[in-house]
Amino acid sequence: ARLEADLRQGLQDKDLLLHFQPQVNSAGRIIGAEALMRWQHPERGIVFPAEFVPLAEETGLILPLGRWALQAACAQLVAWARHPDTARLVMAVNVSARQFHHPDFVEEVLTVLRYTGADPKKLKLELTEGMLVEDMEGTVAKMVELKEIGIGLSLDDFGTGYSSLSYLKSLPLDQLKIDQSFIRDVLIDPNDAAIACAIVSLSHILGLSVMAEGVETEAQRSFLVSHGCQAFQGYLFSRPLAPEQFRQYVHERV
Ligand code: G
Ligand code: G
Ligand code: MN
Ligand code: NA
Repeated sequence: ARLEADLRQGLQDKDLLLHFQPQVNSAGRIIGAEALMRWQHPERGIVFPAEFVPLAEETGLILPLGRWALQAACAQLVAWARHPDTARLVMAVNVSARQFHHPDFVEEVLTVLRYTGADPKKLKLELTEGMLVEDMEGTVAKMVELKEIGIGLSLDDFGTGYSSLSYLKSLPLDQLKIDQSFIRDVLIDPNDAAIACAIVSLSHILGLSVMAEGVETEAQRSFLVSHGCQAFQGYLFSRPLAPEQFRQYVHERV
């Protein structure tokens, strides 16, 4: 209850911030970033989403929180658009189930885009498998609307949820994100390697792009490249960075 009250207050006091983790292609070029929420707690310092997102989901606070994150990410996109180093980058934003299923979600996204002036083609939403299985028809319709606006759709934590291949075929996705649990031991555990490679193949068959997350070593990266993976995110490249650090990171690598 204390945490919930604090979080409510934090949202009001603008104690939330976004960090940005670089995403790179197989040539090593930075192609975008994932926006990750942080909470600058007045006493506890930086609090990570694992400590407050589940609570926010439970209490419904994830709705204003998610709206804030989307708005802050779009504002950052507009700032990036003003600099040649960052103008082409795509911003990936996590969306929670409750947020996605809210009847006004698409309208809210449109409002944020209009208000910030962000380019929808530079925005990608990360959805998770669990949230897409209920109300298949409504889900597909909503995804189609988002795609018509020009927004990209990525399936986060892929392989850990309830994906049946038949429903995957009918979802209008752009990208699969291989969950980091398969990447961690991809060079040690033949099962993880088989799953990671199967997800890469599956993405190609379905005409989707694929991104590996949690890439920590060059050996993991080159293994994945040799098996056709095109995009990467993980500590090998960088931890999530504050906005100014991120700008510097990109500047040093263009
Ligand atoms: O930031 P970390 O690096 O600890 O992220 C952990 C998880 O928290 C992410 O995988 C994601 O599921 C969740 N998360 C982070 N930022 C957001 C956000 O803006 N919205 C939602 N819904 N979840 C987020
Ligand atoms: O949305 P999602 O739950 O996938 O968010 C990604 C999470 O993974 C964040 O908590 C982020 O800090 C974390 N992360 C990103 N790169 C790495 C990595 O290379 N290794 C590990 N262990 N975690 C990572
Ligand atoms: Mn994510
Ligand atoms: Na993930």
